[in-house]
Amino acid sequence: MGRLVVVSNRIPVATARVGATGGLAVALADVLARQDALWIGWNGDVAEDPDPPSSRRMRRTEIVGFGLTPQMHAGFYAGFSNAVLWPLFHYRLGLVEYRREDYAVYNEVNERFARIVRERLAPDDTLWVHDYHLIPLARILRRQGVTNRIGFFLHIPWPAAEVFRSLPVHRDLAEALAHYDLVGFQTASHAHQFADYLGSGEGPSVEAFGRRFEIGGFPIGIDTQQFAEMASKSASGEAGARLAESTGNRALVIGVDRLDHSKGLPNRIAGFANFLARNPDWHGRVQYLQIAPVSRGEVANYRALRRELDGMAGRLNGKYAEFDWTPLRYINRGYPRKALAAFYRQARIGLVTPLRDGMNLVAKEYVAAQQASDPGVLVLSEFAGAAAELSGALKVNPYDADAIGDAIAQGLAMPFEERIARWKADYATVEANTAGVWARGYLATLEAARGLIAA
Ligand code: ADQ
Repeated sequence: MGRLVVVSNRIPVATARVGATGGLAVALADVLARQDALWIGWNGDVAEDPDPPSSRRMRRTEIVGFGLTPQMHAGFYAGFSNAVLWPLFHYRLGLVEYRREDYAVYNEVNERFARIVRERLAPDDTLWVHDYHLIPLARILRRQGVTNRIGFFLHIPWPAAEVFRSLPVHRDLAEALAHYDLVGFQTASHAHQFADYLGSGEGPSVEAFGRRFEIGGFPIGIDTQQFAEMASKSASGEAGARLAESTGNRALVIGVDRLDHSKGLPNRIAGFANFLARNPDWHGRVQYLQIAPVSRGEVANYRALRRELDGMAGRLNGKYAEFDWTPLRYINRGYPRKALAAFYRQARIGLVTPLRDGMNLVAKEYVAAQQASDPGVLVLSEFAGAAAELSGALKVNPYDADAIGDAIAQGLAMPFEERIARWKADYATVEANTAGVWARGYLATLEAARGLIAA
């Protein structure tokens, strides 16, 4: 059997830095434990004379990392990936800053990834390419004669066809995707939207740009049992105990997100303010903890978002705080997963209200962390991929501050039996569809995909 070759923008970090790129490594842990693998990606280094590829081992996986020049970083990472594809695929067209030169650099950096992959590729290896930074990779490899099976998985949403068409290079990018054997999305609905753009029927097998390939929805999960155990064990750990002590008998509401435009943080704070304005009886009895570590701090409009949130948090507390009560604790740093698990478990409400999200694993972690005998309530945006699976959550439109306010009030007042029934349904889903199930399911489908070039 050949190796699994994973290609992603970032390789896993050697030291477990909090809240950074650990996500994919956790999701792939199960398949990486079962076979020999190679993982190729950027190591985070940016320099005029960047690190050449170098390799280290993580159990059965060889990890090859390399650096980027400041020009590459600006055009490929900060530019086309995060100032065009990210906002566009999350329906934030006003934040898109398209420059033709950035798209050229995006393709050049993909060529560099392709060179590093090819130098190490064996004929029976299976390639699994992750996320929007690397859409052109298969096309480059195919042009160089690579015939290996190549799969792609998009971690962020695929937008409605008309939104995607607003990208000047939409056709070229869609054509690039046709060079994969399998293009996987987080939900069936994202796959439908891609098929709708292609005008190629519903899939799983589609024909476009003279090629035949497969598409499908593969909802990513977490290691549910491990997360549940971690939550239970760390509940009485130092961080959990300190949070419990400082919260007292106030009902805890929690939000945990990277500080990102897609997460709907201003709308969420507005929703909480709305709840306070309409529920004076809860003043002094509720505590909202929002953990939002800064991400992509080098991008100008992320700095603007941070300023906006600083202002909102300050105004909310200025308006409602008492000498012995601060309604919102707003924190710009990350915490170890263990601490987060303990925090989720204490929270009566998990607030997960992104404006758009591919999946949103915080929603699943919140469900996994609950105590079976006294679970909290998940308030979930209808525009997170997770909404398709988590039928027990209270669904909200994140653009509607009244709806967020209502859902917080409803969650806090929810009768015990209803809380149990809703949580049980969601826990069963999260327990059945773990990260391991996701990765194995995707790879089995890739294995079966024919990937024949249409005549
Ligand atoms: P993200 O946008 O990063 O991921 P999410 O799915 O919520 O969003 O995953 C974040 C992960 O980082 C979670 O495991 C969470 O616990 C952790 N994390 C978040 N804030 C943290 C903090 N303050 N401290 C420590 N850890 C923190 C992208 C897509 C999602 C998709 C995932 C996986 O945007 O839609 O679900 O990839 O495919």
